[in-house]
Amino acid sequence: MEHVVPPEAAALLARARRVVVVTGAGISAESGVPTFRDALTGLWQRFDAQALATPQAFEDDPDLVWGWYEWRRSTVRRARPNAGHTAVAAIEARLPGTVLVTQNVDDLHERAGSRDPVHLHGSLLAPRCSGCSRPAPLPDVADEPAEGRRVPPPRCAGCAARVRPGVVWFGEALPQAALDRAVEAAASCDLLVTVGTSGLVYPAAEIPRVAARLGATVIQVNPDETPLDAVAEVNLRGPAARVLPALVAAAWGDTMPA
Ligand code: BJW
Ligand code: ZN
Repeated sequence: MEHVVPPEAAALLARARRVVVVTGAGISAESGVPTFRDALTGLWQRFDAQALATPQAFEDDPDLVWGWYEWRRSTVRRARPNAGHTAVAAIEARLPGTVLVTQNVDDLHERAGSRDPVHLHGSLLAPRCSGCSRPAPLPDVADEPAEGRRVPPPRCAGCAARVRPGVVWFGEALPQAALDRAVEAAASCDLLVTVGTSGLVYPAAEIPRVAARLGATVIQVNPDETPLDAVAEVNLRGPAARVLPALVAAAWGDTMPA
């Protein structure tokens, strides 16, 4: 069933000139990629995601952490972008100045046609050396995700230190250029659409707040309540793959590819 979007939300998008879209794990949920806070399903359930996504965890048990990331990478590889990703690409096509800022470490936005997403938390697909930061080749992954398996990380071809996932862990700085681009875009947009993020992790959670403080309107798409409810002028409660295409269609008519 088509999701019904309030006319004021459609009008906000139709009137907008400079749009920022901020996405979190929820936009990939309907592609079968578990959200960060749900990422420890099945055999991984005995661990705590917040505790695995730290430099300390990698130091203490590199095989466990690398195995978890390899399992997630194989899940993402098998996933396909959904109608939410496609709707974001449609906004970019309609308004070419749109800036897409994602906290996600998957590549589903790129595969849906988004040209240049700002990746605040890095990528599952860009491992690097934990010693000298040299980019490392992606190991082949099995076709079936090997859930719950410890996997020793490869060694750097330059310095023999362990290769680590190219993501930003708790306590690590975000890539400065990406953060600068995101904050500048938020500070100069007239509409920010935040999609599928719990709004709990900083500094990413600050970005919609920056936009609102400087006069932009914020629309939030999320089936659940989040701390960003208070920042958003419109809260569209529903799954991204239903709500975003409906929002785009309501704003501009049938511009969505089938
Ligand atoms: C749907 C849906 C559907 C479901 N449709 N929606 C200020 C205050 C307090 C603490 C801090 C602070 N500033 C910094 C901190 C510390 C820390 C932090 O924020 N901690 C909080 C937990 C309190 N931040 C950091 O450490 C950051 N670094 C930093 O601040 O560095 C300072 C520094 C400066 C200079 C030198 C050194 C240091 C780094 C944060 C890095 C976050 N990394 C992770 C892991 C990446 C790799 C990986 O994926 O494993 O990024 S954590 C994890 O959370 C991941 C995500 O990108 C991020 C956000 O999660 P997200 O996307 O919101 O997902 P979920 O699962 O939380 O939520 C999903 C949502 O989707 C839910 O709301 C659902 O309802 C919804 N949903 N289905 C739409 N179908
Ligand atoms: Zn190295």
